[in-house]
Amino acid sequence: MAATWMERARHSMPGGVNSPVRAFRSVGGDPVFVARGEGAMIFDAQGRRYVDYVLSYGPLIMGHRPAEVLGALKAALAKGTSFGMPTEEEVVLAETICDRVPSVEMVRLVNSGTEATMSAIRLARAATGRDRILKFEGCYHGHGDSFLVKAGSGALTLGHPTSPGVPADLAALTSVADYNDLDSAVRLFDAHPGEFACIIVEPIAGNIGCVPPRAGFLEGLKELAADRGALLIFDEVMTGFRVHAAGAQGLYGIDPDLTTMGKVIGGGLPVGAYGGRRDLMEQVAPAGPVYQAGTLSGNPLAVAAGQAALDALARPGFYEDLEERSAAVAMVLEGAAERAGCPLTLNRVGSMFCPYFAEGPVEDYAAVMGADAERHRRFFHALLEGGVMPAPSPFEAWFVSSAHDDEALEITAKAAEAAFRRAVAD
Ligand code: KE4
Repeated sequence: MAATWMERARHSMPGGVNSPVRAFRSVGGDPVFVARGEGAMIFDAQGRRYVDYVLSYGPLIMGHRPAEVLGALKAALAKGTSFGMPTEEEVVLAETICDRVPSVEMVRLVNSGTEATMSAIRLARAATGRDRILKFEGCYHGHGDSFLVKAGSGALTLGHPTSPGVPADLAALTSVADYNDLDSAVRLFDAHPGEFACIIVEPIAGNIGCVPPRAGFLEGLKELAADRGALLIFDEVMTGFRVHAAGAQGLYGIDPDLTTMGKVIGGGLPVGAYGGRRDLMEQVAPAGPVYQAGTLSGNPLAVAAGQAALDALARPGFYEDLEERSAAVAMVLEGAAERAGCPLTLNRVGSMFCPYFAEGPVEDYAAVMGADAERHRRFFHALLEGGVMPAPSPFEAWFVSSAHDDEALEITAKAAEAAFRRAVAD
């Protein structure tokens, strides 16, 4: 019998995927092979339709194939795909990012969030002359060696929050504090006086689902970093242009020294970026000695898609409309859980959210880990049967787009009624 696509995939790619969290390992079963997307919907290879709350793990804030992005890509394609030389368009995208995010005075475009975060800590280490970094358990900053220490997202899903292959000497330079526990960060600074180059933090912990910062947490980190001569890096790869026109830093009114971005700024194509204070960014090659480079950084297709996305987000009312759609989805899920008698804590910030099978509150890593994974698993598969595609892990955020219309909401509401009943049928 002919091998299935999953068998062929597993034969030629590790785990059959090009990124682990897609493999459905925490929910069981084989991943859905997607044939195409349209608006809020994706269609699998058998033609089944699902309301998509993965949205490529965040980039597709306008849903699949928005006209603005398609039009920009077609125009860019007519001129070429990559030049390896400056283009006017990448300057405009850089200027747009700097205009929208006040703390970002200068920016470097790269090809992924991982490249952005790896480069940002290299810059922090060079600028401070220090080697140690502070991250938070459950936060995920891409797969750079220094970050794969008690990481979230797929690393957590697969039970390898600290990855093999990371040299012990390097991992030893990564200190890990508890998210939303400022004292745990202070204690580490006290234990390692003068050693910290930076604090890198997700201003909203989106890789253990969706855990917003407690009041004072981010402010406290900014003060701690400044007092101890370290830099504060906001990893806004997920939250950038997602939760506010100026990202989480715009929502919470806190300016970090450096910011990393990705996902939304690529409009569905590979773009990452890091930027911040001019005196820091001027140290990046070729302006300064801190080396970082990339063959396809700022390539015309990704820049065109990203620019089109950011231009669309600037339209008056975009975020207000997205907030309404997101609130409606949350209300539908919470109502269905209540009717099923299923304890649920749904954390939401704008158009990113996560339903936890827990009484709540869910404000830190321990509470996230205490949620009922078995109920999540049953809930996930029941939603899939109902034509809804949530993130295939209890540690991934769900995303809403401007394309999530009343039809998507109705399908979600119907599927959720059955899914929460299935979840509690222990
Ligand atoms: P990428 O290298 O995957 O573009 O970005 C890494 C990254 C950095 N920082 C944050 C806050 C992130 O959320 C990410 C990537 N997010 C995961 C999903 N939570 C990507 C999905 C995947 O790994 O396939």
